[in-house]
Amino acid sequence: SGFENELRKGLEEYPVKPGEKFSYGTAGFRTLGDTLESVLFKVGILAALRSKSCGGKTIGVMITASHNPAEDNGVKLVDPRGEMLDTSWESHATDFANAPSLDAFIAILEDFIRSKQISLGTPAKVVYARDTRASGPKLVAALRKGFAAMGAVATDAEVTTTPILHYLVDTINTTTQEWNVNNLIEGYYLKLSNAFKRLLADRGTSAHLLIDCANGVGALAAKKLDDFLGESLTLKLKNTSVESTEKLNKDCGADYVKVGQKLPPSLTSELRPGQRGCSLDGDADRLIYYYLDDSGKFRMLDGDKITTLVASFIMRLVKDAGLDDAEEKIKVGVVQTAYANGSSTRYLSERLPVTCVPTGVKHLHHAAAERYDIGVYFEANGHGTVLFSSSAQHKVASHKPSTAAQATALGRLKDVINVINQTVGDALSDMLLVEVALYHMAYSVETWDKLYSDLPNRLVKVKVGDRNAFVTEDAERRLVRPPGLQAKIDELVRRTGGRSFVRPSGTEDVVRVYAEAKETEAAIDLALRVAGLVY
Ligand code: NG1
Ligand code: ZN
Repeated sequence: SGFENELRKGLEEYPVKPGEKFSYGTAGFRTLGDTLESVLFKVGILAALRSKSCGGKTIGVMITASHNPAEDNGVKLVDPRGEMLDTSWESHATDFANAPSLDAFIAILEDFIRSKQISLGTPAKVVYARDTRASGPKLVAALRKGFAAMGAVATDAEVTTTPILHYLVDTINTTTQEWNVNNLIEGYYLKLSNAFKRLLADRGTSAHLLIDCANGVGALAAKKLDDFLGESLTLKLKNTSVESTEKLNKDCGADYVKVGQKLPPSLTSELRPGQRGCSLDGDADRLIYYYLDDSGKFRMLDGDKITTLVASFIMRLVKDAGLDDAEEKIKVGVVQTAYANGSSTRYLSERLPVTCVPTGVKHLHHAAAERYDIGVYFEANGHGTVLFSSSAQHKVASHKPSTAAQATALGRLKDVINVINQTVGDALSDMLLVEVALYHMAYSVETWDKLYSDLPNRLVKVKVGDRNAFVTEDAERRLVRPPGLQAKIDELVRRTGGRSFVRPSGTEDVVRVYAEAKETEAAIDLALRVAGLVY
């Protein structure tokens, strides 16, 4: 048939090379960009099938490798509400990608369509985007051939951030209006910037914020946002060399800062003591803040510090709006992973409910949505957002304030909802939220930093023969396999004090070891000793 012909052509053009093995992990497919064309062709087909199986709703495809090196690339699917792809499809994505021949692929495809009861007559709609990587355009070309083979209607959002692509998917599926993608993207900037301006309307002086854009797509989006923000906040953009694609994430960006716990060298002459700055990652879904203290020492404010600030601010607004009394009580809670600094968990637990879940945004997102009316979640690495349940949004919209102060707080809460990108972590939206929270809590960056002091910590990675030999329990805080290893870790922790855990990475072929302790030396020592056990 015509379809089979398209498939044959596609698979001939984009063959799986001998020895190649792909896997749809926490971050979708991610590896060297030049090896991904065959995967992209099949992802085009899979995205179209996902759309059909969701009754013709629009599915998103994002081509990015986030904070990873410039030569890497990756691809992930976005479900109709702007969420990550349903977990039950992940292994099928892997099977598709690894199908070696036309016959094998057709067999997998037919089996899949039958088992998922996908009706091929349903139209398919997709929207896709890529970051600034050099391998992006040819991966887009392969993706489009997959769409074409399935007859999917595809909208090109061009070069944009991961969170904007998630926002687009959600908006396209909920709007009842005629739309074109440029108007929708403009709608995103308007939603964020208008709410931000209202929230800061009574701030007299205009503030400046230094932003390290990781030489990635965040530079383009931040530039655009700056135009929309006008006088309300002036963004001083650094590391904006998107044309020099090899500079992406090189010695800069949120991951560089978080892992190295240091300022990118390119910012040393830019950041003045007391001034705050922040770093985005390569696709602008992670955010890390920092400043230099009085003695010029670098101080980092990571995802845990952002959680603390944002949760405190939102709790205050809920209380001030009169939404924490018995009848209308809105429950605010926090979701973290084992990588959250122990001090943050302690600080937060004394003030509101805290849940720990396994690594990976989908776990945090689901727990935040399921457990709380307002769920604040951030990974320590700076990826996160705030979710408002529909009942919480309804209460905020319909609550009748009984005082002027309540009315003010309620208005602010409504604007805060608009500043936030609820589909996924969004560095630019989170940055506006941090700026708003600092202003309304009347915190300087130092006051924010001093809410609690981070325990010194170390994260190291260990190459092992088979990372699948490492199996965890208790939200990845303990190992059940290899047998006996956890007991040895417990023994080390008991002797040195602190906390340590070991888990296989979901995105790299390594095992990660995390350790924290009261002193830096002890944290490093513990991390290295535990790594020694793993190796
Ligand atoms: P893995 O490789 O599974 O540790 C890393 C990050 C996660 C998450 C994913 C997706 C750490 C320790 N791990 O996962 O938090 O962001 O990448 O990008 O930062
Ligand atoms: Zn990212």
